[in-house]
Amino acid sequence: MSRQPAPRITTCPLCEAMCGLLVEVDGRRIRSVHGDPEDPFSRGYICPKAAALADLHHDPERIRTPLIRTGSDWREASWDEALDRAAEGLAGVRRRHGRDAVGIYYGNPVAHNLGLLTHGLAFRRAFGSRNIYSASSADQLPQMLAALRMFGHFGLIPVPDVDRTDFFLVIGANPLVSNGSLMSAPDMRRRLAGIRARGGRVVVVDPRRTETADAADEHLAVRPGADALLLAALLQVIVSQGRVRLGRLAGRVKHLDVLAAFVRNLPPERVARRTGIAPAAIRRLAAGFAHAERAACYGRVGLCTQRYGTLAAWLQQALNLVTGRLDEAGGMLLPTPAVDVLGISARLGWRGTVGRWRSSVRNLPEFGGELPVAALADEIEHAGPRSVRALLTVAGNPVLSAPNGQRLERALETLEHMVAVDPYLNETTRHAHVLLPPAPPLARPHYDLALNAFAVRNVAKYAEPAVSGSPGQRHDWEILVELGARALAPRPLRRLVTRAARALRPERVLDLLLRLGPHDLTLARLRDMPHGVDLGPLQPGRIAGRIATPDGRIDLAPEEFVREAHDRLFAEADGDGTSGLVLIGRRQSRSNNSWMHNSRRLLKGPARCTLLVHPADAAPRRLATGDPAELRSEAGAVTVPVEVTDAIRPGVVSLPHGWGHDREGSRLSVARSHAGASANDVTSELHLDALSGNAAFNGLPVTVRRRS
Ligand SMILES: Nc1nc2c(c(=O)[nH]1)N[C@H]1C(S)=C(S)[C@@H](COP(=O)(O)OP(=O)(O)OC[C@H]3O[C@@H](n4cnc5c(=O)[nH]c(N)nc54)[C@H](O)[C@@H]3O)O[C@H]1N2
Ligand SMILES: Nc1nc2c(c(=O)[nH]1)N[C@H]1C(S)=C(S)[C@@H](COP(=O)(O)OP(=O)(O)OC[C@H]3O[C@@H](n4cnc5c(=O)[nH]c(N)nc54)[C@H](O)[C@@H]3O)O[C@H]1N2
Ligand code: SF4
Ligand SMILES: [Mo]
Repeated sequence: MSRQPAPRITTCPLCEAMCGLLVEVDGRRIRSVHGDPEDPFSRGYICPKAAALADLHHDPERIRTPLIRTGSDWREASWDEALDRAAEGLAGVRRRHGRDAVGIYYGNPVAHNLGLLTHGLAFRRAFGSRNIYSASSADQLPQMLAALRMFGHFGLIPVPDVDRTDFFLVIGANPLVSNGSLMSAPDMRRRLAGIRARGGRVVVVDPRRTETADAADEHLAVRPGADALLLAALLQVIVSQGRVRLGRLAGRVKHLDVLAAFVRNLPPERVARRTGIAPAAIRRLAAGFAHAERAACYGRVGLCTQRYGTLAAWLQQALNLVTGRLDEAGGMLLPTPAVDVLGISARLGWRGTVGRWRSSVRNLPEFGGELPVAALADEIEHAGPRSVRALLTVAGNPVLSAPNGQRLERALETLEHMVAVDPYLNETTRHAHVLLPPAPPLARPHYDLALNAFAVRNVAKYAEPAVSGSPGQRHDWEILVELGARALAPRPLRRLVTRAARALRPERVLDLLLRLGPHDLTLARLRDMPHGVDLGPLQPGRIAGRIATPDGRIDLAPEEFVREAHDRLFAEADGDGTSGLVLIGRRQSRSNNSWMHNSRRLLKGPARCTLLVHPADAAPRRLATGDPAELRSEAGAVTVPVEVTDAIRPGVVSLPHGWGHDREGSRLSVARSHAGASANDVTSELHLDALSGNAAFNGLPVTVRRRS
C-alpha cells in the first residue's frame, strides 16, 4: 500500500472569494480538489467550480503548445518560433502605423494572476499605445470613476463590513451565486444568515428575485436602470427628514448642500413609476437604513452595467456617507491588505486619470490609460491615424464578453495581426494568428494581490504551485516578458532585457511589496503559514487618511455628475419607460463568465442558457417553458429556450452571458455540446453609461417572439 502524499495547499483563482483549496495530487494527476478547513478566511467553503480546476488541468483541449495559424488551420510551433512570429507581427504593425496601432485587451482572469499583475502593467506601458482595453469597462468602471471624483483615487472603493452590519442593502448584486465582487467573502450564505441571526436585515434591490433575494428579508424588484433614481429618492427622504449624519468624516466632506438641492427634486412619488417601487416602500427603506445601528449599502454589476451606472455608484456612496456609514464598523470600510496597493499606487501618483485622450469615433474618454471596450470595434474598423491594426488579447474573450460581440468579431477579421495569450482556442482566440498558451493555474504560485484590497477581513496567503509544471511550459508573465522584449527591444539588447525582466520574478516583487506593507510580512513568513494568516477584522477610520482629492475633501456632489444627472435623470424620472421589454443578465453557480464551459462536471444537468420570462409576458407571446424564442435588439438577435418564471419582474427578461460556443473553429467540444447563445450578440455597443463609457448590458430594449 502506498501512502498518500499530503494534499497541496492553494487558493482558488476562479473568482474573488479566494477560497482555500486542498489538492490531492498523484504524480502529475490531480485526484481531487477540496475546501481547506484550515484556511482562516474560507474555512473549508468552496463552490462547485473549484473541483472543475482538475478538469481544466487535464482538459485534452486545453492548449499546451503554441499554435501558429496556417490559413484556416493551425500548426504547433516551438516557443521560439511562435514568440518570434507574434512579436514580429506586432512590431511590424507598430512600425508601419505607429504605436497606437497595437491594441491590447486584458481580460478578467488577469485580476487573479500574480504574474500578470506584477508584470502586466509595465508590459502595457512599454507598448505606449492609447488603445488599451480591459474587462473593467464591462464591469466596475462606474465605481472607479465615482471613487476618483469623490475621494480622489479610483481604487478607493470601500467594502461592506458584512460580518458586523445590521442592515445590508444589496443593489444589483447576487453574491450567493457570484460569491461576491469588490467584496471578497467566501461563504456568503453563512455571512448573510449571520446578519439575520443577530437581528439584522438584508434587503435586495434587483429586477429578479435572485438566490440572494430569496435568502433576504425583503426584495424590491426595481425596474432596470432606475437605481440612480431610487438612491436619489432615498437620499431625498433622509435629507428632508433631517437625518443626515456625516459621522467621523464630517469635517472632510464638501458639497452636501449641492447634493441636498439636487435630490430635493426627486422625492419617492416622482420616481415611483420609473423605479417600479411604491413611495411607501422607498420611505420604509430609507427609514430602515438610516435608523439601523450599523448599515451598509453595497452595489455591483447590476448597478454598474446600466445607462446610469456612474450616477448610481455615486449616489450609493453618497447614501453611505450621509448616514455616517462610511469608515465605521458594520458600514463600509477600507481593508488593510498585506500589500497596500492603494497606498503604493497613490505614492506613485497613480490615482486615476480621465479623458487624457478619447476614442476616435465616438469620443469616449480614456480612464486610467484605457479606452472603453465598447469602443474597440469602432477603433478597429475606422481608418484613421490611431486605428487598431493589431490586437493582443491576454486572458480575455471579448467576442463573448463585450457588447455587440458579432460586430467585434467581424472587426477582428480585418486585423493585420492578432496574438492571444490564452489556454483555449475559443470564440475570440480563433481569430488570432498566434496563440500562446500559459501554464494552468494549479501550476503557478498564487497570491491575491488585487482582491485582498477588497476582502471583508484582512488576510494573507501565499501558495506554491500545487502541481509541478510540465517541461517547456511558460507562465503568463514569462510570455509577456519574452513577447515584449522581442517586439520592442533592439535586437542586441533583447537577451539582456529578457534576462533582467525574468530575474524580477513575481514572487520577488511580492516579497518586496509585503515588506513595504503594514503587517511586517515577508514571503518567507507567509511560506511558513501555508493555510494563510488572519490579520484581523477591517478597521474603521482608515478612509480619512486616504482621501486624495486636491483639497483633501470628499466631494459629495462632483460637478460633472450633478450636470449629467440634471440633464438626464429628471427626464428619465418623468419619462414613460414602461413600453416594451428590457434585457438583463445573470450569473450562475456552475458557470464562470465565458469560459470553464469545457468541464463536463460543471455543465451536466439541464440547459443553463435560458431566457427568463414572466408569465404575464409569456402568455401574450404564446411562450411556455422550453419553447424557442427569438430575442432581438437593434444590435442583433439570438434564439434561446424560454423559462417562464415569476422570479423575474414583468417587462424584464434575463439571459446569462458567456455562452454561444457553436462558432466554427474553436476547440471546445464539451462547451459546443452545450453551446447556448451569446447574450452579447444582442447587447449593443451603443448602450452605455455616458459618463464612464462602461457597457450598459442591462436595461436594453428588446423584443421576444416565439420561433416555430
Ligand atoms: N452581457 C454581459 N456581458 C458581460 C457581463 C455581464 O454581466 N453581461 N459581465 C462582464 C464582466 S463583469 C466581465 S469581468 C467580463 C469578463 O470577460 P473577459 O474579460 O472576456 O473574461 P472571461 O469571460 O473570464 O474570459 C477569460 C478568458 O481568459 C482565458 N483564461 C482563463 N484563465 C487564464 C489565465 O490564467 N491566463 C490566460 N492568459 N488566459 C486565461 C479563458 O480561456 C478565456 O478566454 O465580461 C463582461 N461581459
Ligand atoms: N458563478 C459565477 N461567479 C462569478 C462570475 C460568474 O460568471 N459565475 N463572474 C464573476 C465576475 S467577473 C463578477 S464581476 C462578479 C459579479 O458579481 P455580481 O454583481 O454579484 O453578479 P451578478 O449575478 O451579475 O449580479 C448582478 C445582479 O444585478 C441584477 N440587475 C440587472 N440589472 C439591474 C438593474 O438595473 N438594477 C439592479 N438593481 N439590479 C440589476 C441582476 O438581476 C443580477 O442579479 O461575479 C463573479 N463571480
Ligand atoms: S467561490 Fe468557488 S470559484 Fe470562487 S474562489 Fe471559492 S471555490 Fe473558487
Ligand atoms: Mo467582472
